[in-house]
Amino acid sequence: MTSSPRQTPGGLVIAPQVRDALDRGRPVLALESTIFTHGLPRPRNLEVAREAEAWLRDHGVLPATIGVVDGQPIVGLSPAEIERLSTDDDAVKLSLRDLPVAVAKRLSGGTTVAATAFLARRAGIRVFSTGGLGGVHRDAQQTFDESADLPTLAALPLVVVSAGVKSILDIPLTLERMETLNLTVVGYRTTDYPGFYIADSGLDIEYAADSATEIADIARARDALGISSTLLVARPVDTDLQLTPAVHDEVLTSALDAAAAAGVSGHDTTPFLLDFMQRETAGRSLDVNVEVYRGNVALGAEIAAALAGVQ
Ligand code: PSU
Ligand code: MN
Repeated sequence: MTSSPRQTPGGLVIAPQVRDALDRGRPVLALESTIFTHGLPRPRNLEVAREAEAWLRDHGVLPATIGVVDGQPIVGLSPAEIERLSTDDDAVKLSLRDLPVAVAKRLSGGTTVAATAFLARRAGIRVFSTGGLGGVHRDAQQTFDESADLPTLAALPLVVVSAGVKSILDIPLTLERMETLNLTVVGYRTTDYPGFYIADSGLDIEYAADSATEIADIARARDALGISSTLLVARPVDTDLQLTPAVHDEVLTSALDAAAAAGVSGHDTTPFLLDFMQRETAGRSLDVNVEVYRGNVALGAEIAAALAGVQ
């Protein structure tokens, strides 16, 4: 493959509309691709990716979905590229450390929160919405399995909207690590830290923000202070849309047992547990996952607009 005319000297492609919107100070929201390469089953994955983009365009915010196609990191995947990645059996899960190999070997794949955040910042994007963040796995004291999402976000001045971390992880340890890494955590209209499928993980955080405007104020204060870590915005799913907490706890226990029995480890752990939960709840966890994502995209859009001074 010859290098594309759109390619920047830094080795990433920034789609012209994204470049143009950023140059003009228009709101842009970064979106990850691991959610549709490894997080959601087909064909729902492609539907969700398309729906998020369409919703954002309708609401005056430019989506910049980020991924790697044939070794080319792209900020602002085209509809055809999104379709290709979401139907590609060979798409790999690419965290930050995998990007050099993916480029050199011309691989295609979905970028995790860590890799997406890195590429978004390289392009000058300030806000990124995802479903759930990676964090500290339950047996991390033994395995050292802590997602690269945390240290990577600690070094990037972004605003990242998520529904917290899934309870497949060790949430108390994850919150401790966020504190150590100087990651500011603010709940959207709550100080109950959300547990992705459930609105309240049972853990409390210190601060709530009541509006996108207030979140934008916190981000501007962070920037003015010269602090370069991410502002994590935790938005809980509506309680009437959440997974029933009792069902959640039961399925989670079986998912963790199944992962241990199958000897799953490393970067396969998160996709394995999510897939297990989806099958065991007959798709109910998938519906919640989609609702969570929609809500996070909408809030990210509002924050991107507030930071751009729109509305
Ligand atoms: N958490 C979810 N769904 C996901 C992921 C995390 O609820 O799809 C994906 C994200 O892309 C995240 C990555 O960045 O998994 C974390 O994987 P690991 O724990 O291997 O770093
Ligand atoms: Mn991991």
